[in-house]
Amino acid sequence: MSKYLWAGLVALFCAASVSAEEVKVTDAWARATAPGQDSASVQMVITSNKAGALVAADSGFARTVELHTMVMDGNMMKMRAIEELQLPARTAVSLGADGNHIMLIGLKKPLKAGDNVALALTIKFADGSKTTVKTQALVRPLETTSHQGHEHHH
Ligand SMILES: [Cu+2]
Repeated sequence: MSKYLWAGLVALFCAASVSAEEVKVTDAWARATAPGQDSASVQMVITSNKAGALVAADSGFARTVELHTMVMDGNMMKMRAIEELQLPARTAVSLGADGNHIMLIGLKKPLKAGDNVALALTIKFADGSKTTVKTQALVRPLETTSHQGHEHHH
């Protein structure tokens, strides 16, 4: 086989592996903010093909973005920042349903229904490599309340 053909095959293989979706983010959303509210939680479903962890998030909409979980403190539910959120391979991890969420702190402007909040998620895989996944969280109207809203004390 000629050198050129080999090079072509290698290029083809690499292109295919790069375009494969390693991490899929779906159903990203946040609730519109109430007057004076300067932080907001974002919910989404993340599915990673490889075992890894969500280690950071960033957004132009907020000064700081943290990963949060809900913990019981006595009989009070409180939020606590976590270093990372485990993403087992090929498992849909739902942020929001179990108390884990992404927290926008120090909003630069209020979130209005219909806005799209751009987010960049940093995923670190078990082999040490990292990737950044860009997604957009749709802002839903404040009135569509679920029963799991929580108070924020920062
Ligand atoms: Cu929070």
